[in-house]
Amino acid sequence: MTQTTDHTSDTARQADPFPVKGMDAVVFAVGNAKQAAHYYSSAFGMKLVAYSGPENGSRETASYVLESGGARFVLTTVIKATSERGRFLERHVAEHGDGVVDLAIEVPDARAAYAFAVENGARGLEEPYELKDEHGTVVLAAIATYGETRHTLVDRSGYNGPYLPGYTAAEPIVTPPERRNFQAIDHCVGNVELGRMDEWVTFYHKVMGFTNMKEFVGDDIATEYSALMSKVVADGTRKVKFPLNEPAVAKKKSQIDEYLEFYGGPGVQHIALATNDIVATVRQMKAAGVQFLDTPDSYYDTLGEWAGETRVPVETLRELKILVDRDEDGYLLQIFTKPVQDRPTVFFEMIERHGSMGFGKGNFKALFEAIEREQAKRGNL
Ligand code: TYF
Ligand code: FE
Repeated sequence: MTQTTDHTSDTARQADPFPVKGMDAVVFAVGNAKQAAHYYSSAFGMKLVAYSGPENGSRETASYVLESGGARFVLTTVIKATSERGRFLERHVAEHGDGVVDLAIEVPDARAAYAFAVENGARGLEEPYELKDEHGTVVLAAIATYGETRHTLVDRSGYNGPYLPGYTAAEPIVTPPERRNFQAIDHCVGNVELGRMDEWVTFYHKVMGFTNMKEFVGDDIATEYSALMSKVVADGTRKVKFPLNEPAVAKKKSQIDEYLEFYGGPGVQHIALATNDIVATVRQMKAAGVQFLDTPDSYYDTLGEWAGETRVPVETLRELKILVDRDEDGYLLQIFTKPVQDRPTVFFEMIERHGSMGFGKGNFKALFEAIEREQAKRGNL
């Protein structure tokens, strides 16, 4: 018996050289974390669960941890930089505006994950280290990815406190909605420089053992209307999915070029959040002042012909400007916010999946035209 069990786990380990449990957190560096925490509470319906700042021993930075089901955001700001990390965060905000510094991944073994990544070409940023308090121990390590973004590798299996040692539990800022707006991080998208997408795809193959998902935007579609190329890498369980975009040389200035110009280099473009009731979620977020991209009525006039029946009547989809895509596995409903800061950089996607593991390829034309209308308003097309 014992032998059989051992053999199975050995094979599992060999099959997946870089096992992951899922996304641990998306960490944002922002200019004013107190106000950002209010926005993600009141507008996105997230719940403040933990805090670290001068009141509990962190004199350099203040960080707010917000959750919605299994999705976790950490909003960090610098109060007064006194270390290299503080100066980095301060410069990150100055150069990139509010943005993502860390796509943290939960792993069963942070030491093994770090060793595998570095052996396979990753640039190490933090050697494995432990954080401890009365709730237990967390093991962390960090590697660099595109731009100034990092992946912290987190093993929190030995910990049951609020977020990490150094944080204290916090009460919600506003009363959270009765129904949560989303329950998980579906995917996290990176924009990289022209001609470099394949290098980053290879990076995730080698460093994390990720494989390509079938959805991609190639040369043909790129020059036709999208002005970008895109490929998706994911771990074996598809819990962690990272699409990667690069600008394409097309008739128009690429939306990816606009991002790269205003972000000041490569970085996280959008975070997709999984909801099980996109209609209720969008109504709630719109009522709270979140702005979503518009979709022309003509999209809905022909929708029934190719999308077939969905859980939501076409008239409701039309009212809220929700997009539909269908493939051989099922369908998905999705919608995109406008950028959530003054720079035309980071935005969010809400996605409700019914079998489809795609990313909305059937919507790329409608979506990219909507993005271009916004680009034109900003004078960047
Ligand atoms: O994650 C995706 O691939 C989809 C489609 O600028 C997409 O959400 C791709 C590029 C983009 C906006 C959405
Ligand atoms: Fe997406």
